[in-house]
Amino acid sequence: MTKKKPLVIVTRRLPDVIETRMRELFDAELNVSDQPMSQADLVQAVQKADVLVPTVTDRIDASVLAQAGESLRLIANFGNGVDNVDVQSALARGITVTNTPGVLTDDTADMTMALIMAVARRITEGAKVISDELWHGWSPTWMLGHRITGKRLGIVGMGRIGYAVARRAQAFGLQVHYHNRRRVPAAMEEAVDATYWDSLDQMLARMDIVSVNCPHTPATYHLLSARRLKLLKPDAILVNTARGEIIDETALIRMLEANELGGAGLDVFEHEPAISPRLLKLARANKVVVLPHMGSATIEGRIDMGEKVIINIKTFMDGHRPPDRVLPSML
Ligand code: 8YV
Repeated sequence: MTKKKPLVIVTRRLPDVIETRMRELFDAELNVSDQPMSQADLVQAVQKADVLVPTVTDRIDASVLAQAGESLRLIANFGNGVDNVDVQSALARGITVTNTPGVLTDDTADMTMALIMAVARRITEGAKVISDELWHGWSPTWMLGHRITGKRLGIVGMGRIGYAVARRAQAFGLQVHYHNRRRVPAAMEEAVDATYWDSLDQMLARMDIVSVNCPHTPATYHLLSARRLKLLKPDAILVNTARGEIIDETALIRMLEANELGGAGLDVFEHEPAISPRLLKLARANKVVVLPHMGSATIEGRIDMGEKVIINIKTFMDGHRPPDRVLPSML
């Protein structure tokens, strides 16, 4: 007798190889249209699925989970951050939650460096001059940005991604500083010549560039509050490839509009996918570089993420602990 395959509902399109493998292994319901699911669609999905595979665009909140069917045992998130899932509610209902750590570290760190460079060296602004056919030739005093080498970079959150940023930053000749809940082992600090600050306030006030690399949890919501943003040096650059909610975006916009900050590079937004019209205006005025949440957007990374999702589901269904369980201590 063949064992019934678990019903796995995938909320968005995933790379072909991943979807194909999921169809081989599971009774996989795919979203061929790639239309983000409404809350009502999500409720329907959790009522019948054994496993749900959501992404950052799905809000799996307490109300959705309250309507989940008995069969829903696993939420295998396609993504590292799990702020789209009410993990506490899921765990309280006996639903296991997994994520995809480790495989998007380098890609996200690369994008962090790209944003630092884009802001400091005015890369997107320069590219636009060419595409708008506004370039009239080289000049010694035109399009001057700021040198990266020798500047101080403050990393907020020294997890996997923060550390990958530190390694890259060191190669760029930046002096690495960081703030983290826990100080990292001395050998890791030494490897990137990093200076630890237990006070975030103290670090922010001294940095030339600040990069946000911590997860979004209740404890990090508006960690960079209006008060903390005001501590930044007036010519500092702020980069965020983590989650928009970590920065008080309205306060940041106000400061950029008032020229109280050197610039900002944002890959994530507080009310994604909506972007504040004021932020768009600042982008058009080249006071901020904005990207559409592309940090982990490489085909290799997305396939690796999918592989992790499959391994988590397969291990769980085989009766073992999936490797990437999200535990309450991580929240
Ligand atoms: C993903 C991310 O694209 O994994 C994360 O936490 O922020 C992104 O890089 C997204 O979450 C996929 O669901």
